[in-house]
Amino acid sequence: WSNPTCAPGRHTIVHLFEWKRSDIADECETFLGPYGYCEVQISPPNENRIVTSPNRPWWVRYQPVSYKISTRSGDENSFRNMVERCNKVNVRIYVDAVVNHMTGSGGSGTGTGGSHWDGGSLSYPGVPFSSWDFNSFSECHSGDGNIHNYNDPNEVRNCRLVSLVDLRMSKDYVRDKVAGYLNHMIDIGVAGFRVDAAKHMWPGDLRAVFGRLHTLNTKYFPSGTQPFIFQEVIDMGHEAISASEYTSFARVTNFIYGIKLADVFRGNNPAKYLRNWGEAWGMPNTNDVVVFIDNHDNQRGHGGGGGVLTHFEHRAYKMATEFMLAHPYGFTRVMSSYDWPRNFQNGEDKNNWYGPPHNSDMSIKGRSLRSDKSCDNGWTCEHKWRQIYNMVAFRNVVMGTTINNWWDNGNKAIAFSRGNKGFIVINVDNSDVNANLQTGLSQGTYCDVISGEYVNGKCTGTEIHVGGDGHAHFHISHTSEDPVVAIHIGAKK
Ligand code: ARE
Ligand code: CA
Repeated sequence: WSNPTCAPGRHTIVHLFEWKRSDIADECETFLGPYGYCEVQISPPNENRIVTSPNRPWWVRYQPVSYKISTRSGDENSFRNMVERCNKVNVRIYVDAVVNHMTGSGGSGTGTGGSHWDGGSLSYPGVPFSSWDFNSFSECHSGDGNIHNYNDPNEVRNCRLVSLVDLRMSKDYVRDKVAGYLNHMIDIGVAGFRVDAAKHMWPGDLRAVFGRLHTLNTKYFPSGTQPFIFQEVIDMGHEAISASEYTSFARVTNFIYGIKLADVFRGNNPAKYLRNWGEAWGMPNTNDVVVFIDNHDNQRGHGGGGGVLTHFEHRAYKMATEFMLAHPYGFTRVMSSYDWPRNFQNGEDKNNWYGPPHNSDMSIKGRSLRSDKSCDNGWTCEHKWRQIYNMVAFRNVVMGTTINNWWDNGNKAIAFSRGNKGFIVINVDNSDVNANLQTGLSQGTYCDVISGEYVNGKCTGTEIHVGGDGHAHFHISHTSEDPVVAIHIGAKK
């Protein structure tokens, strides 16, 4: 479950947060396929609670009502259509699986798929789950049933995360229902899962569920291929539960990564220290992690968030993402967001609940397109920023090589090659980089894929001339919006 299930030559996930199924299918065909993305992480596809105050917040998708595929993003038909169309162009679908809990404990109602639910009596007939399928005071000893103490592993796993009713995953019946839901999607053709709130489930229970999973659909995958699984475990190093409890059977999300890189690319920690970026910075093994600059929680102050770079801080954000994609550590995920009107009061964004751009009937708005590939209608589409998608391609080209020809200016400017296939220079410093550097590349003219790209044998941006000795000259102004140059053998004239 730790091996990504990409088509050959593809190595990066994009999280199309809150996108409609039909838009995702179009995006696979027109952009993600041609530009080399491996797969899409989609928002939870199963039926969820409806909340109208505040009006349809994004976070209701993390309150399951049943395992029917039916949400504001689309129904089961549109889901099947998306999976088929994306797989056909070699783009995989990873599902955000919310299986630790169902809805919040208060209230009752009808979900997005028409199923009834009652959080008070613990009745979810759409699955069906009833009260004995949930942890109760016999497992949870926190008093009020909620999690308060993250230093007590029992409380974190058997009590309610922000009052979400907690499934009794020690039961075979619950394990079977959860595995049945995941297998339904595997059989349709999905290739993997992000497991939400994995820290709140016992590793043994998760292993028991994963052990029930089918291998992937042979219409698209070699027979015997296991789904790729990465578990959301927030481990900043100071709680009782450690990510290492989960890495022996699947991957984990690495939350330290984005915090540390925010420090570097805001200029607070000299970039020269990135020389040994990776495990030496106290992070798990490269093959055990999914890495990212921000996610849908911490970009808006949820999930212990705050401090990370986001698209709102675009200059530093692009640099951090470029570095992430150039560096071999971890399996990379690019965030793709929508805009919302932030409203900070006493350091807290009062609008961080805002759902995706929507029409007056509250259906999700499609992403319209501008001529330069970027999106409109409130969709940010970081994954279509040239500086980002060109580095996704860079990563595909240099995969399998190591870091060589490290250079730094003793402070905040760095450069390194990936074997003899690619080279990047990043200037976070307060002065220009004006240097002749060993690129490790063969002689020739390369297109800088940050300022432009390689189209029909020509560079639309800066050209870099590598001499017979592998050296090239780089001038990068410290005031540039993009103080980075990246070249690789896939964009050589
Ligand atoms: C909403 C309301 C709550 C209400 C609840 C039930 O905001 O006030 O009580 O509904 O009615 C998302 C939102 C939540 C939202 C929830 C359900 O972020 O605000 O609650 O959906 O609608 C911990 C977990 C981690 C989790 C984060 C948010 O460990 O797993 O909290 N992240 C995932 C998702 C979220 C999602 C959920 C889980 C729930 O990515 O999007 O919640 O499915 C320290 C700890 C962390 C802890 C963090 C924050 O850093 O180390 O473990 O993260 O604090 O508490
Ligand atoms: Ca739990």
